Amino acid sequence: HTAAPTAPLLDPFALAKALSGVHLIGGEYVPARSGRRFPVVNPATGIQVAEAAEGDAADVDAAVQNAARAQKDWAKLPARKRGALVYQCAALLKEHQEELSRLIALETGKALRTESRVEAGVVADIFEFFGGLGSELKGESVPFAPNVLSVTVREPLGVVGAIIPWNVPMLLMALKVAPALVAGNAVVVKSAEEAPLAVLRICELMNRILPPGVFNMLSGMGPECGAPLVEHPLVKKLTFTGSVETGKIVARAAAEKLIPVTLELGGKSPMIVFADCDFDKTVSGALTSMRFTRQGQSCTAASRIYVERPIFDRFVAAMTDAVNTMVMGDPLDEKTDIGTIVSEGQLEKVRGFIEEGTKTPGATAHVCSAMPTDPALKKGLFIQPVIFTGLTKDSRLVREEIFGPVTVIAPFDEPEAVLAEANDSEYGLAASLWTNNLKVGLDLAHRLEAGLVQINQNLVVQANLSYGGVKSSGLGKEASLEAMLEHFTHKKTIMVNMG
Ligand code: TXE
Repeated sequence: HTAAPTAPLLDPFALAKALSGVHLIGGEYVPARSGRRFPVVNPATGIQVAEAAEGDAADVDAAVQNAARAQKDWAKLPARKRGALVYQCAALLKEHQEELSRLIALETGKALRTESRVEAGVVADIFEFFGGLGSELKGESVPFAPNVLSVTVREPLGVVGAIIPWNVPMLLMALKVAPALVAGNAVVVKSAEEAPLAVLRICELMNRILPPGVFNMLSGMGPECGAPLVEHPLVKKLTFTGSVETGKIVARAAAEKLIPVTLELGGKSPMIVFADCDFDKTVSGALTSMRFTRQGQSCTAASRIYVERPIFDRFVAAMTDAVNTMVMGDPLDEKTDIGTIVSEGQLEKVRGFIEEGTKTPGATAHVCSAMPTDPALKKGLFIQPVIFTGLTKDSRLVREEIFGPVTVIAPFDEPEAVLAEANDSEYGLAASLWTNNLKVGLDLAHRLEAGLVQINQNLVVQANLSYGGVKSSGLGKEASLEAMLEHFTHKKTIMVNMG
């Protein structure tokens, strides 16, 4: 249908147009069966850059039927061969890294230099890592009785339905798709309505290497396109990243069909800073972890920072100064540190929180970074980062996920008290501790309720390390060999009586 270019296309506007109006089903670019499309808007200017196919139940059914057919042959390939093909995808993704970086910057507003290039690099790493794991899909032999041979084998689940969000869509898709494919499943992905293009381009690249149908991409709205996918009877496994509310809908659909589900649902990650930390490194860790460069739209963002009282004022001043040096502007400009919020809806949500915090008695809002002055960006979804102090633990800003450039800093005096406060949250995705006293650090690391605790660092997701939250932050793990085995295969036991 559409002629997406074979060579990398570094002009993201031209690439966006070339990718307009189609799903990828059974290896073919096809428009929505209804003919409907929805606009894709550049959040830095408010100008439409493309249209995406608006999928519904008919498109979902076509994609799932194709996937179910393709999966049968795919599962028959030796696992190492499947891995080798996924590994080849990594090489092609690397060749197209700059192109993908620009496209994701255009559609999501994430700054090219600080954010979008990082994401495109990690995506290739994830394909490379899982591509190497084909031979790890092995079982075991279990002693049972002298004349009985008992072995376990790993089998794929069938068609996997994957629903992804817009904040790091390429990376979150890779974490689902690469292990699912190596394990012998076929996949149907529903992209986020805010960011359908870069992930579609990735599929187009994968489609040059993988057999048609093992990988399918649909764009569309949650209730009209996502819901029929999770409910489809031929979908045998669900994997989702997004809000808690939608995660529960997905989990209910899984319960109804009695199929497994993996959920990654965001967080309210505490960062605990002790007075004996390496001060400059910690401030820089807070900036990285809060991801102001992505306007705070990160599920692991350090959105609650607790600082030991003797260095509290100095820390707040250093953070505010550091954010103030960051340049907000056109995401595609190499000088830009901070881009835009992804959509009007998210902007309104974040503004609501900031307004509430500003009106709270006793609270102080430290507003940072100048807004861009370029008239071309006047309709852009920019917002100034805000650091709040003086909020109490009952504030909605301390309890709820804002998913914007807003962090709350509070002082603490005692490790036990700060531990209790850090754990007093419905979420449990990530946490970090900053101290040179590893005895205290390790003790608290064991007692923090989170899927990931880091001491003196804040890194992004690593393909080979298990990632996922506890409490309302999710169910199950992504990344790592274990995630591939546990979440994308089932273990079959075979017993042979030789007596
Ligand atoms: O999420 P949704 P939204 C959090 C963050 C953000 C809030 C809302 O706090 O402000 O969620 O974001 C699809 N059946 N996170 O509205 O609705 C939808 O089309 C099936 C944290 O974007 O959960 C999209 O593809 N699918 C998070 C995906 O679900 C449905 C990342 C996510 O959208 C559906 C994103 C339905 N009924 C937001 N309704 C993180 N964990 O990193 C929607 N969808």
